[in-house]
Amino acid sequence: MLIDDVTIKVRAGDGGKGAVAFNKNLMSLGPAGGSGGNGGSVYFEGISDLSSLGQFRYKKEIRAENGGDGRGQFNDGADGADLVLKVPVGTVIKNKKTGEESEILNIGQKIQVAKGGHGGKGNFLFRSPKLTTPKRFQEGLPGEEFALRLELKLIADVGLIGLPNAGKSSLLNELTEARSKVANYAFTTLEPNLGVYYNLILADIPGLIEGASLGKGLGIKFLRHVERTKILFHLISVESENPAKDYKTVRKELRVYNKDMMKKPEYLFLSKSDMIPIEKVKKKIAILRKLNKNAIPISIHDWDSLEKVKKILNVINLKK
Ligand SMILES: Nc1nc2c(ncn2[C@@H]2O[C@H](COP(=O)(O)OP(=O)(O)OP(=O)(O)O)[C@@H](O)[C@H]2O)c(=O)[nH]1
Ligand SMILES: [Mg+2]
Repeated sequence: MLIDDVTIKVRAGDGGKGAVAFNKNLMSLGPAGGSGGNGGSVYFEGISDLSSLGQFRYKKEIRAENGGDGRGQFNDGADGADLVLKVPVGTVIKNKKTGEESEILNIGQKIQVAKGGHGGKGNFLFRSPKLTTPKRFQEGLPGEEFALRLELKLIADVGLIGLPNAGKSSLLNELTEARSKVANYAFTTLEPNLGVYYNLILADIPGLIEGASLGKGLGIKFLRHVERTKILFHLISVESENPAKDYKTVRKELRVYNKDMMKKPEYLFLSKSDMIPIEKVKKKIAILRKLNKNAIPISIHDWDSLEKVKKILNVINLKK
């Protein structure tokens, strides 16, 4: 199961306490209490492994190390180690306390999400000409603690959308090395699959149906994975009795999810074109061209049609 939406609690380490101590060396009496170490901070770092939010499936409370307490003879406490958690590129981090949002966009990018507390000063730092035997010290400050919602928004270039059984996964598998499950029933794909075509990432998502935005079928939460793609490949099967209606159904679900989805360039494919006679394909294409003038028939069994799809991808690839 791909974990793509999880809420966790992070807590940075507390600062250590400052010490009150006096020099044991008779030649140089005076305060000698060391300061507490700083608490470790919590960071996220971007990596390419999309499944890495899975680490939070069961472990939802994350803590960085506390700073050590100061000790006598000018010994400062050790700083707590920072905690660096690896999360997939495309993770949006929402701080539930402050409302602040940040996101991991690149591999290796590091974001601090909770800062460790400062260590407290020991009595050595409170000495002054007037006060040569200070008993003062500071407690360390607590580390920051937040609830964070981590949402994975895949950064794919091309999103494959359409009703269930339209052939989305089959097309992904044909164009890339992906091995997305294919079967002759609705909702074969339960979670997004990615494939790589040269420099492009293609995302295949579960099928959408009328009312998906109301939670029907697998709902529309998967659309967040194509929310940021630049381009949509919309597949409609030639088996459809009413391709225009199917087209509008999917477009409506997109609009309800996010109006901006309507602005993305869309390529419309009449899929599985090998399944019906060519005259019927032509009729259906004529209907679809009224909705999208670039609509073309494709089939995974028709090499020429796949070449056309690759040409489209090559142009997108060059512009990237
Ligand atoms: N004849 C023919 N069959 C195809 C073609 N593309 C896909 N199919 C078949 O259509 C069925 C559905 O294909 P999928 O790729 O699983 O469809 P999907 O859109 O990913 O379906 P969901 O994941 O359920 O949304 C499978 O039985 C495929 O073998 C095609 O070009 N020609
Ligand atoms: Mg599928």
